[in-house]
Amino acid sequence: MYAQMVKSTGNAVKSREDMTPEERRFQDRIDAGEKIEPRDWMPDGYRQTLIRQIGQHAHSEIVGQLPEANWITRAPTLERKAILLAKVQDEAGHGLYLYCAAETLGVSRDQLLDWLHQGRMKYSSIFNYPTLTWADIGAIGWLVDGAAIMNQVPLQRSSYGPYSRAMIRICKEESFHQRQGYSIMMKMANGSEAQRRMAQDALNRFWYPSLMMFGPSDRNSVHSAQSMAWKIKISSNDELRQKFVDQTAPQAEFLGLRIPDDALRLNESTGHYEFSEPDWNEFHEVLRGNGPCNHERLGTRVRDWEDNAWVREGLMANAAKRAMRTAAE
Ligand code: BYC
Repeated sequence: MYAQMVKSTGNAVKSREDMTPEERRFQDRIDAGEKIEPRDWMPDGYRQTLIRQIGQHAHSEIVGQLPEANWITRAPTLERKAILLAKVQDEAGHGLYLYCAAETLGVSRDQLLDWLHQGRMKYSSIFNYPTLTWADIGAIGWLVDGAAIMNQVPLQRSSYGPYSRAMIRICKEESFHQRQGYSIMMKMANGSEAQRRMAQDALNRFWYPSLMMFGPSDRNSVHSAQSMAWKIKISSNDELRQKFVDQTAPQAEFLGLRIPDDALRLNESTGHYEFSEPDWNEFHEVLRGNGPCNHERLGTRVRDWEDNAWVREGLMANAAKRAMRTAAE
């Protein structure tokens, strides 16, 4: 149900000797830090890797609206409601920039959505977990958007021009998202005993799924080596996960909340936190479609797509009418 349709390479990185002259010239451009633009020659594997990653990223933004949208009508104040509404709308915008970036690679948005709806393309594992309380909205902003920024800031330097430019804009908005989440956590953690317990419970449930957002450990990452050689990815999954823990552990301490990991401690000699890995079996189960909310999330997306067909049809009819009018003038 949830197998990846868009295969990229997954192969070992080619040595210079094994590259064709075109591939060598392409790699030289990457190594020199040049941006690759849509009309430039690129290896098919580079194109497929980008379609897979950007498409998956776009789907994550769109599906990522669902757990938060669940709380728009129940936000505790008018101000919190307005902020959450703006944030969820931002996610829709991020999805649209990313679908546009993917379209420059020769795949249509309809095709990408079709693959998503058929369960043949992935979206981030994190959105298959439920949002049970208002504190979960704080935890999503703080941890999920925090992890997203950690991953996306280096992607601003990605070798593919349209992706890198989309990331610059997205990162500006993500940092507001992260701060709104932390602000909710501050209120909850410093509120009544019941609110503090809710904040702790949200951290307990979202901690390991947030660590999973960075993907499998480097030793099990199929695509990292090639993607890093092509500068599609700038940092490895484990490097980013470590940075995230280093940044987040002191923030949890400031909130007076406990990260649910007995092994978590600052190693004074390295300056980094040691921490437990997430349960990778759970990660793979979620990727296979067996997470707590996979069916609900995909079902909602498909239902909304079908229910809103009339909007797309109306827009297309209007565009056709305008084009005819312009042609007649
Ligand atoms: N979930 O070889 P690897 C957001 C898959 S949304 C699902 O390391 P790669 C937000 C991976 O696809 C943030 N699948 O892969 C929105 C591959 O499977 P296939 C979304 C995952 O691509 C709303 C296999 O596991 N961010 O910010 O080198 C509200 C092996 O992995 C996951 C992005 O998409 C996962 N967590 O590295 C709030 C960032 N992890 O394709 C917030 C862009 C791995 O072979 N993407 N897989 O079947 C990336 O940076 C990279 O694609 C990843 C994975 C680090 C995620």
